[in-house]
Amino acid sequence: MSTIYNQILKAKANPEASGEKLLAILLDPDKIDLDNIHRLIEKINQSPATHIFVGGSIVRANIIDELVSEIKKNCGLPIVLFPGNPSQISDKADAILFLSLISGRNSDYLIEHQVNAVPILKKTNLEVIPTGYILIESGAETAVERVSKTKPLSRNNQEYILQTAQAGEMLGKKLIYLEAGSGAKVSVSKEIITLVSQNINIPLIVGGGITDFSDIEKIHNAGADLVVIGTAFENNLNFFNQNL
Ligand code: 1GP
Repeated sequence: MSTIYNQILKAKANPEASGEKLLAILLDPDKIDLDNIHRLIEKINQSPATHIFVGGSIVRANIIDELVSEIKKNCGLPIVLFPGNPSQISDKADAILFLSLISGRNSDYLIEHQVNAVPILKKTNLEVIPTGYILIESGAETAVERVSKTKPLSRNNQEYILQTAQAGEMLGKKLIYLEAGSGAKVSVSKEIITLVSQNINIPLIVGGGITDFSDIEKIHNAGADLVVIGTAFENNLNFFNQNL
């Protein structure tokens, strides 16, 4: 069976063969109007996205089930949960980024939420993908910082960012996610992306504050295996059309 993680590994090993680099559209269920879901799905289907991520810092659980079911009806892309806490788990999705906020020192987001999620996950068939989640300073306080009550890593301390990613890999995480935070003023720098991607062996996800279509390619070229776009698409459903 080809799992979502194996597909990411394959794309990392041979990006040319997979046709395009990976791109996820992040949908925050709290910001989606289910009455307009058909237009949203149509736009996703026209976009170069390869994955849909679903999640947010604060989300009511019942909306997630409904949103995932609606997307599944008209869109064949894999749906990966990107949960802020265990209440955001839906067995209707395909996989879950099992995040540990390894840049922070709040034990709730390092291990407590994960322990509490286990009984819920055991009842699902979700593919669980252990992910080292690293929040990087981006010019202003972001929702992740506020909700997790953790400080992001300084963007000037690149060695420490790299060490954090490498510690994640050594702990057995299968993905590293460099996060500037949703709606961040400044996305993660290409320099940091290149440094991390060249010094870890697992796939690298990059997201937060990417608002310019042409930056997607630059971020891929810097070393990201999967780029995440949330706010830019949320604010403008023609984000991908306009720039193609
Ligand atoms: C947030 O990385 C994602 O967790 C996406 O961020 O909403 O800024 O695109 P944006």
